[in-house]
Amino acid sequence: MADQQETRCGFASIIGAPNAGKSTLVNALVGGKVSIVSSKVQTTRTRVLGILPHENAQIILIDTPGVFQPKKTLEKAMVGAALDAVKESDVTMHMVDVTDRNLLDKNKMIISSLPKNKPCYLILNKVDKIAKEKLLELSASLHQQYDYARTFMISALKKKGLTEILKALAEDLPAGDWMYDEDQMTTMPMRMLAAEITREKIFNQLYQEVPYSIMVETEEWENFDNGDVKISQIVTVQKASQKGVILGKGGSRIRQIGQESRADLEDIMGCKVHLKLFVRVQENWQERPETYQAMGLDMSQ
Ligand SMILES: Nc1nc2c(ncn2[C@@H]2O[C@H](COP(=O)(O)OP(=O)(O)OP(=O)(O)O)[C@@H](O)[C@H]2O)c(=O)[nH]1
Ligand SMILES: [Mg+2]
Repeated sequence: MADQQETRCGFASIIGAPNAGKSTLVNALVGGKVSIVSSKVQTTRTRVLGILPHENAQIILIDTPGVFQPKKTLEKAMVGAALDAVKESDVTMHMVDVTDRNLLDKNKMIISSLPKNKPCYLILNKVDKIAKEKLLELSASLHQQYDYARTFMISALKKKGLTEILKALAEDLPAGDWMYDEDQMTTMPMRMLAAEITREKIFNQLYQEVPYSIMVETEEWENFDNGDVKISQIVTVQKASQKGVILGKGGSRIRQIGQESRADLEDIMGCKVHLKLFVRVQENWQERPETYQAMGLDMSQ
């Protein structure tokens, strides 16, 4: 840790509509995969911490589920977790996807939830996809709706404009001792991250309602003496027909999901991984309190 007299440490939440690029930014800032990413909306289901040092500050990023008008129990809990994160953080980063044509509409509810007396940054993301003039126009119309403390124009995907954010956070977070080890990147247990990685592959390979109907849990984890790891995971679906889709013809789909997940896990853990996936049907998993407990979500939102 830096040995200046004053260290800083605090929470910076990233809030935005689904698919804005929040998890991509968290991963890019911490320099590793702590939160899963997909081209579909509502990928992130719970709060995920990404921790990194910058200058004398320990920055604790809170990645949050996208905010939208929720209907189902799980959706309500996800949106509730995002809005709560704003209340609990020292700095809020409101991220918008500048390529989204309905940007102003989609962000109305979020803007009304932004903090009144704590710094909030406007993060215009995906600037790699839009002309500069349009960007300034968008920025001006958002500034008319909320008094942002700072504005950043970035590409989380191309890692452009990120150092400026870190510099600002290192200045704005409160003075205090670091809360986590210097090299800790997240608080998510490896078992849960491993389940999330498999969920990411399902999000990337399957369509329509299937990604939203599944849950992945790590059931068994065994470390072998030779350094290899054996992991068994259960993919829970809501209907027998979804089980068929996930398994694929002759089990080809689940095999591919398993291969992709294993490759990522081997990369992250730096060892050989033996991954076994099982699929089971449980119609009401989205209504069971245990589900929410396991995900760290509040069912009563
Ligand atoms: N072109 C471009 N695409 C980006 C950028 N940042 C993120 N994306 C893409 O946007 C999509 C959504 O990214 P995520 O990081 O999963 O978005 P999110 O805001 O976490 O989404 P939810 O968890 O569903 O709320 C992915 O396909 C990313 O690759 C960017 O700067 N430029
Ligand atoms: Mg996300």
